[in-house]
Amino acid sequence: MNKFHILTLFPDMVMNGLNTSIIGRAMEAGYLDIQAVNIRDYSTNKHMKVDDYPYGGGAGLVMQPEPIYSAYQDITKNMPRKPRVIYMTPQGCVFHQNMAKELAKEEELIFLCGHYEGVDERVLEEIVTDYVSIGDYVLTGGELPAMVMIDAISRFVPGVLNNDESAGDESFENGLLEYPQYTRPPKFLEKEVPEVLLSGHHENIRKWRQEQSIQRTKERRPDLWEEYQKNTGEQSEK
Ligand code: 6GU
Repeated sequence: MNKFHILTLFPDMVMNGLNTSIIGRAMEAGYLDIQAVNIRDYSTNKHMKVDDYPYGGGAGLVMQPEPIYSAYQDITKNMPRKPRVIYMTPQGCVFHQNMAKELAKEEELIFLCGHYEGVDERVLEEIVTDYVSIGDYVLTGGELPAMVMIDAISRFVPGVLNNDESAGDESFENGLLEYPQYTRPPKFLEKEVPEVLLSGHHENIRKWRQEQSIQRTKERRPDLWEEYQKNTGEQSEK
C-alpha cells in the first residue's frame, strides 16, 4: 500500500479527479491511500490568508511559508523517516516513465502544489527533496501535474492494475511506442483488421507488432528512436 499526501489549496479538485476509474478502484480496494490536505486549514491569519505580495515587487501573489510548513509538520509528525517531498513546478526536471517506476517504490510521498506566482523560497529549501515538471508549458497550478504523477506512479504499485491492464507491452516499457490495437468488428468503414492478427500465428503476430512499434516510433518520436538505436545497436534499414 502506497500513501500519497497532496498539499494543495484545491483538495476537491485533486480528490474528485483521482476518485474515478482505476485509481479510485485501487483506493477502494486498499492498494492506495491518497489524502489531500488543504493548506488554507493551516493559516493562522484571521481571514485564512495564505498568500501575499512579492518582496521586490512584480505581478501576482506568492504563497506564504508558514501554512505550508505547518501542514508539512502535521503530516510528518508521526513518521519514523521523512518522506520525499515533490514540488510541482515548471522549473523542475521533466517527469518520465522511469521516474514513475522509481517513485512507486517509496512507501509515502508528499506532493506540494503551488499557485499564484509561486511559493516562498525558504519553505521550499526546508522541505522539498525533488523539483518536478510535467513538460515545457506553464499551468495555473500544481494540481493537474500532481494528479498526472500520481496516476503514472500508481500503475506500478502492486495490485492497482489487474492482469489484463498490467504493464508490459505498452509504450516506453521497451523504449518504443506501442503497436496499434484492433477489436471487433473485423471491417469498419471499409477498413479490415490486419490479417496476421486473425491468423492465430503467435510468432508472426509478435514480429508484426514489433515492426509496427518501430515504424510508429520512427514517424512520431524520432528522438525515442534515436535513443532506442543507441541502446540496442539496432540498424536503421527501414
Ligand atoms: Cl509541475 N506546475 C505548473 N504550474 N506548471 C507546469 C508544471 C508544473 N509542469 C509543467 N507546467
